[in-house]
This record gives sequence, C-alpha cells and structure tokens, in this order.
Amino acid sequence: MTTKWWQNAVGYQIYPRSFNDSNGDGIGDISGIIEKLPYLKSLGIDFIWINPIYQSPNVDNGYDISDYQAIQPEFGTLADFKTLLQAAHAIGIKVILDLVVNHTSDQHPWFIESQKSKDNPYRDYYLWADATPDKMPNNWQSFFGGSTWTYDAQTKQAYFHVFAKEQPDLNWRNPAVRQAIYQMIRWWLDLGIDGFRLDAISHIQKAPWDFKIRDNPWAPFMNVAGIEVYMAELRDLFNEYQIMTVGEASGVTSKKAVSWTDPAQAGYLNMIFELEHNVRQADTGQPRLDVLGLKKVLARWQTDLGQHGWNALYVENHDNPRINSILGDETAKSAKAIALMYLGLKGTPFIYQGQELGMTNFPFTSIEQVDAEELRRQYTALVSQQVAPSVALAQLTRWSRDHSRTPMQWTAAANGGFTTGQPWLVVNQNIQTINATAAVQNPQSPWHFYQQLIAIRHQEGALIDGDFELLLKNDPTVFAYVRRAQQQTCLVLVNLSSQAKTITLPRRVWQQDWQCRLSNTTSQTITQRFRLAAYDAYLFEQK
Ligand code: TEU
Ligand code: CA
Repeated sequence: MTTKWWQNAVGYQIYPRSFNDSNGDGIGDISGIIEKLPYLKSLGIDFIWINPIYQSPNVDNGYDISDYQAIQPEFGTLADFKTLLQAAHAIGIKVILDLVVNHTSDQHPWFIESQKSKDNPYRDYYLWADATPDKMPNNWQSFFGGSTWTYDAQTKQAYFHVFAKEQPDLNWRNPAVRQAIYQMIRWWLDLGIDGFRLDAISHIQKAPWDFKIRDNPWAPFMNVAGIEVYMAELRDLFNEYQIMTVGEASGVTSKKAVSWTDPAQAGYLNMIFELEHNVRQADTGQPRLDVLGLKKVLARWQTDLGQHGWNALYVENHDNPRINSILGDETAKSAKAIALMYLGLKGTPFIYQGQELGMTNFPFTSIEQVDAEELRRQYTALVSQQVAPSVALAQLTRWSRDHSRTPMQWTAAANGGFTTGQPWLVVNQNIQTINATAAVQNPQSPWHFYQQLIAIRHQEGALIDGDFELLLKNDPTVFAYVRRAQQQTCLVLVNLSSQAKTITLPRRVWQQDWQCRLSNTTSQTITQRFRLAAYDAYLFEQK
C-alpha cells in the first residue's frame, strides 16, 4: 500500500477564538497559534486544522463568512496568516483550513446584492422562492431550529438557510456561484495551504421544494442526488493541488463513504467525518454516550472502509461536549483510555484542543455564561413558558457545544493563561489540576500518553494499514479489537466504564504471544480471562 502523507499523520484541531490570545483582548488569534507551534510539535502533531478565520459578523463564530479572502481582524491579518503558514511549515506541520461553502453570511456582498431586487445579477447566487409573511414555500426545519425560510418584505420572497437566518445557503445549481467559489479556493491553495476541512458539505444540494418530509426532517438537504456533479468538480480542483481534504458529511452513510473516499471510485475527498458515533444515552440528567452504540458505529465504519476508502477519526470537536465528560469520568485515566480507544483505529486521527489534557465540560450556572445563540433563544422561550430558569439551563447546556469552546487551559494562572484580559467565554475552574504546563511536566499525564501514542502510530505500520477486527462485539463497556498487518499485529483492550470487568478472549487471541506496548495502568500478560479495572486501557503487540 502506498501511503499518502495524511494516512500516516495525526492532526490537531484549533478553535482559534479559544486557543491562545496574544494581545490581551480576550480572543484567541493567529499570533497566539504561532506561539504554540512548538507545543504542538513536541506533542507529535503533523498538521493542524483551524476553524474559520475569515471575516465574519460572528453570528455563528466564523461560520458566517462575509469575505472569504480576508482575515477576521480579531484574529490578525493576512500577513499574520502567512507567517503562521511559514512557521508551521518550517517545523514540518501542515495547515488545513475550514472551507465553508454551503452558505455565506447575510453580510456577504453577494447576499447584500441578492437581496436588493428579483432581477439583481446576484439574485440566483442564493435560493429565493415566493412566499407571504405567514406562508413559507415549504415546512422544512433548519438545524438551528425554526423554518429554513426567512421572509423578505422588500421583494416578497423568502430565502433559504439550513442553519441560522444570517447564514443564507448558496445556490450550487448556479454555475456562476461554483466558479466564484472555485476561484476563491484556488486563491487559498496558491497561497500554499495544505488542505481543507469542508464544512457541512453534504448539504450543498437540496431536494425540489415540494419534496415531502417523512421520518427524517433533514432528508431534503442531506447528500441529495445531484451533489455528485459539484463534488466531482471540487475533486478535480483539489487533485490539481494534491492537498488533503476531509469533509464534514453527515448523511453520507458508511457504505456510501467508500466511494466518496476511494480514489479508484468517485474519490471526492480523502476522508470524511462521520457524525453517527455520537450515540447519546437515554436521558439520565447527565450527558453520557452509549458505549455499545458508539462501538457499533465505529466498528461499522472501520469494516465498511476496511479495504477501500479511508476514515477520519475523532472523538471531540467544537460542536460537542468534552469526551472526557460524556464518555470518561473526568479523570486523567479515562482521558488516556479514550485516547487509545480511537487512536488504535484505522484512519487519520484528529485531536481537539485540550483533549490531550483531558479537559472537561463546564458546569454552567447562568445563561450569561452561554455563547451559543440557539441556546439563548431556547432559554428565553422556555423561561417564558414558566420553566424554572435552573431547569431550563441544565436541560439546554447538557449537550451544549460551548463545553468544548471554553478557553484552552495553558497554566494554573488567572484565566488559565489563555489571556491577560477578559476571556470572551468563561474559563473552566479546574485550571489548577488541568493545564498544559502541569501536563507537560508530569510524565503520567494524558498529554504524555497522547505523545507516546502518536509516536507509536508513527512507527507501527499495523496501526496505519492493519486490518480491523472487532472482538467482544456485544460487550457493553469493553472496546476490544485487533489490528493485523503483514509485519505486525496489535491488540487494543479498553474498558470504557467505571466498573471493573473480566472479559473472556477468544482462543486465537490469547494463544498468541503478546507484549504490552502501552497502558494507563500496570501491565499484565494476556490470559484467556482478563480483568480490566475501571478505564483500564492496553495496547499489546505480538512478540
Ligand atoms: O456543523 C454542521 C453540522 O453539524 C451539520 O452539518 C450536521 O450535519 C447537522 O447538524 C446534522 O447532524 C458545521 C460546523 O461544525 C458548525 O460549527 C457550524 O455551526 C455549522 O457547520 C454551520 O456552518
Ligand atoms: Ca487576541
């Protein structure tokens, strides 16, 4: 198997607003990222993906772009970005940017024009349809709640948006739109960036407006027929530059992902982020993932993309709560168990900022601490319906994406060393125990475990291209699998629960000679009956 650089690589996701503030205005910035490149290098990172840094009114923290070719002033300048690119490349770190082309901001010049009149040359850059103030073109609902349509009194039509009303969807059926986007993409690629994470890319095609929704409310804009044309054009453009691409492509099933990511088939993208493994446990008051559900989804993606195509691996990002809170028990040990659970899988792993420290959810006590626009809106609605404020807050923040957006914890000093000013979002109180400086100094920290695991991935061919075999398929808490390559075989055993568990391994596994390569506890030898204490995790390799 010829390996592409990104198949051997480990990525790190940077949420720039919350990563590192270099000038004390409370907002992370590009210079702040440059300062931390040595930190990322020592962790062993090969590339960074940075969430949107483009000019934006910030209704959705940069996912509403008003100028694709300008840097958001809060983050710095284009010159700063070029410095970052150079500095990263100088130490062998590649740089991937977010590409948000399903929609723009309603402040983008294209939309401002589009809104002016029905015969404006930019009218068809967006999706307009006849409507009245109380009758929208259809009953489709947006991801952020409410109708996908917003009425515009001036032209007596409504425009379409799958996210907030400040994020109007582009009309990909219009060739002029596509050409304008491709031109913008070329501009970034000519600057020398190494790839893109394609935001919400499976939504760029919509069903006809009279499509009737049955069970799945998102069906009319999830990987809808006709998208192939646009994806093929994007692919051809990306292939000219030999970059890395990862698509956020919800609705592309594991079966379809094979063709999407196999260069011998459609090969639109190098890999995609699946959004299925986030299986939530029935409501217990605490946000928890369902381990068996997660195992099944991850194993299915491993198997379906086993021979053809390629996986992107992640357990945390800027849209979900902290994994050490929803799957772990907020200890250093569970952070390590989770690390091994997914870094042993086949694919390109992404680590979200702070995940390497075992950062945890934020205990919200007031709606003032919440940034997410949609939550604030729902809170007001609930409270006006006589729901007690504390109940409304608990319910709404349970799965809030703000948990992962609190500032990175660098030191035990005020504001976790993230800023010398007033942070734009609350800093977690646990900076004394969870911070990067302490983690780097402590060989037992999750940080060191991540560092070791990344180093092992860089050496151990079996973790790159070894076949995946799930063991103990129906065990509700233990994730166990074998990665088998010609030269080497690895065995991963992880208890994803706070209860001890004794498992029975199949003969073909326990009969082999194994040595422990890495563990978050004292090492053991493999026997048929194998006891795993709470959150025990082991990586064995064949002798
Ligand atoms: O998220 C989009 C996203 O999660 C949807 O595409 C998903 O398919 C849907 O919720 C169904 O599960 C991305 C960004 O990650 C997010 O931060 C942005 O707010 C959003 O796009 C809009 O750009
Ligand atoms: Ca700043």
